[in-house]
Amino acid sequence: FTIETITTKPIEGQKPGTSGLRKKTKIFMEGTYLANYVQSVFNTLQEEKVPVQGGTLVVSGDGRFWNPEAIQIIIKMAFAAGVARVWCGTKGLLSTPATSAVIRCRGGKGYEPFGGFICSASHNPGGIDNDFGIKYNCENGGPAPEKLTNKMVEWTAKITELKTCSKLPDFDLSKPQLFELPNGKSVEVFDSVADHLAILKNCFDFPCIKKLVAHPEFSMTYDSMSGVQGPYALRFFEQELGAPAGTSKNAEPLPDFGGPSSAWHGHADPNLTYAVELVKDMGLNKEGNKVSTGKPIPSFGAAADGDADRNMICGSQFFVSPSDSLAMIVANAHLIPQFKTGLRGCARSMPTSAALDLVAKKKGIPCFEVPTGWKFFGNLMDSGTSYFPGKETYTPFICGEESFGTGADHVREKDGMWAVMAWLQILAKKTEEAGKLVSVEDVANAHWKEYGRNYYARYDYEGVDKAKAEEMFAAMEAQTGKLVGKEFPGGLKIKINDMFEYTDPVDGSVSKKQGLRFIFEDNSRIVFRLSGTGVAGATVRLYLEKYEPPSGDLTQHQFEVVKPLAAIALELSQLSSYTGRDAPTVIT
Ligand code: VG1
Ligand code: CO
Repeated sequence: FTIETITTKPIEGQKPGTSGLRKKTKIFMEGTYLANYVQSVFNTLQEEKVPVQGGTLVVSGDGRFWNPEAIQIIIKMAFAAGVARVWCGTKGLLSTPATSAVIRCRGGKGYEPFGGFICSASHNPGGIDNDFGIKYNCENGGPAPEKLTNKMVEWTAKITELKTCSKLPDFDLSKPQLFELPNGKSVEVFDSVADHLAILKNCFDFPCIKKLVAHPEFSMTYDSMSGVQGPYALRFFEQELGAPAGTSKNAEPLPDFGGPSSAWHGHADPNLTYAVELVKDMGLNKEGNKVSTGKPIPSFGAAADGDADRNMICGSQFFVSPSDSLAMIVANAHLIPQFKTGLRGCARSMPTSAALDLVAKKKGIPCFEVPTGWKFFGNLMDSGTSYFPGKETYTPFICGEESFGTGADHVREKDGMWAVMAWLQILAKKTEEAGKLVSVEDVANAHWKEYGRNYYARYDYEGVDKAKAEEMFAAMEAQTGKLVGKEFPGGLKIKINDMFEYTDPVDGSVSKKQGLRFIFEDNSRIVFRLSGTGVAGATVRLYLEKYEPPSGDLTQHQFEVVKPLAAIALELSQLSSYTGRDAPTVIT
């Protein structure tokens, strides 16, 4: 087949945010918008001497609107760039963690992929009038680090030509099959679930979890929110673990994640506000309070977002905040076979609560604090560990974010399925040891009794005027340092007031302006950040945390406890007068 060269011009604003490039779908569909970005990625890789020529590339997505078209465009450009083999999940579906698993472990015949494209805007709604996105992941299976994405952005600003093979017909991705082209190139379509399942089988004791699932008093429900997790959920829970049919809800991936008619209005975003069906089934309301359902409540419930890297964990009428979930998994890591040789370390993003730090301290393992976004965990996990498990010493590591993302170094992405399996494993082991069913709430209560409780909430102000939000941040930034010693009602006194900056301990790269922090003398915290995943306007995130020691009241409502901090945060930021908002859009 022939390679065509097409003249193009740079398109403004093709800069990836916290997790890839996200824009309105219609922008991606316009002219050569997607092609310009993809070519800029290939140009960067070639410049960086990544073995694109004759290499293997993974291309798939979360099944959102325009995924099929985008995948065909990328395949044809990949061949023109010299790629020899393109690997796609069936129907072009691969969850974000499964893509990472495929990049890391599907090779083995000298065909290790050099990277992969994930067509996803994660939890952002999909559809022609909503959002689309694309992320590039490297050879280690993790998101491209900033030093690479910065080069990609430079290419988007100087690009003059695109290379593609538009004469090639579209490839049929509907079922596993191999297309061999005359010039030695190939497209392989494979089972989307198999590789991820194989990796997680190495991490967990499936027969032990199967016993929990079969326990007469145990029941579970899992909501894929019409995102890409459906096929994984069906295979893991109903086929492998023997949960009854119907355990996996909303398990058919839809291009608009259910759209406006779904209970979550197409926001496949697992939290108390959007995971409406799960929250109701678990006997809760969106404040996390208990409500009666008139139906039996499952003992365990969980949900995933559009690309299945996020997780929400609930017990019967009990919500586990993601920061707590991370700390509790690390505290109980010895019950998970993946960590039988011990845990090398752990990490959290800066806004995530310090519950993890308390566990790490007691366990005597290092705990890192990185900026928001999974790309920052990659270097930590790769240091001292092999890119390909099994080839060198395997040194376990757990990390997570307050935004419902948890994972470990079996892959290089947060992993919604892994987090749920980790909880099931902990419950299964504890149940086995106790000789009676141990609940999520039991695990949480025991944890707080030992470590104390980091009460936590995040307020999101969505769709705020961008210029106003930036003005508000600039004003706070100008004040940094000057407020140390300032006292507020309740005896709260500011200890640290700074702009978070991160120096990567592995490669020394510096990331500036990662969030404004107000840390009080009792270690309560207020953090402000601007979201880097939105596509229009600005989203202000306000993170609130208050620590209660084991001797204190551990049974309060998390959103109530942090309210006095919220009042201080509004005073410090003057948020209402800058943004005109007197209440957050979402509290999680
Ligand atoms: C948000 C979360 C962040 C997460 C990112 C990608 O970013 O806060 O913790 O890593 O989304 O998650 P931001 O910049 O909007 O705060 V996903 O599941 O959307 O890929
Ligand atoms: Co996601």
